[in-house]
Amino acid sequence: VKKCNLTGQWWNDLGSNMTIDEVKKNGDFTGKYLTAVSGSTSNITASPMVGSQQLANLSQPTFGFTVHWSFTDSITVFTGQCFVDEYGKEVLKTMWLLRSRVENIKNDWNATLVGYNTFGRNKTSWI
Ligand code: B9F
Repeated sequence: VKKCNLTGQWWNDLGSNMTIDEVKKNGDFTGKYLTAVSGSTSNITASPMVGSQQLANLSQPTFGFTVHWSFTDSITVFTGQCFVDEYGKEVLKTMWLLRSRVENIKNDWNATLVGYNTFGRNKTSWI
């Protein structure tokens, strides 16, 4: 059975691209994330990410990672699972929380966005 390996290039349903470096023996990994969308006027640049994957079930592992955006003061955490689909394609099914920085605690209530992303190995393979 083919294993789902997080290392390498991924694209998601928004057109965002990430590169995950080697996953270390303890499950830790680093990478960079280039979002295709921003919803703000700042110029998008590649941002660092750090994450960790479970080691117990290597065939379709669960994982999480954090992206600290280098062009804005917000942060996103993703969690998901690496699957091998019925055609043998690797697919990441994730959910994310995007935290914006707010000036005042009174605005805390609307500072967090939630969503889904699906990632595949090339620009259209997430479908
Ligand atoms: O655009 C985001 C941002 C946060 C505060 C001002 C700008 C940062 C980039 C987020 C990219 C998200 C999507 N890309 C992707 O691949 S992370 C989850 C999605 N998956 C204005 C206020 C809050 C958002 C826009 Fe902003």
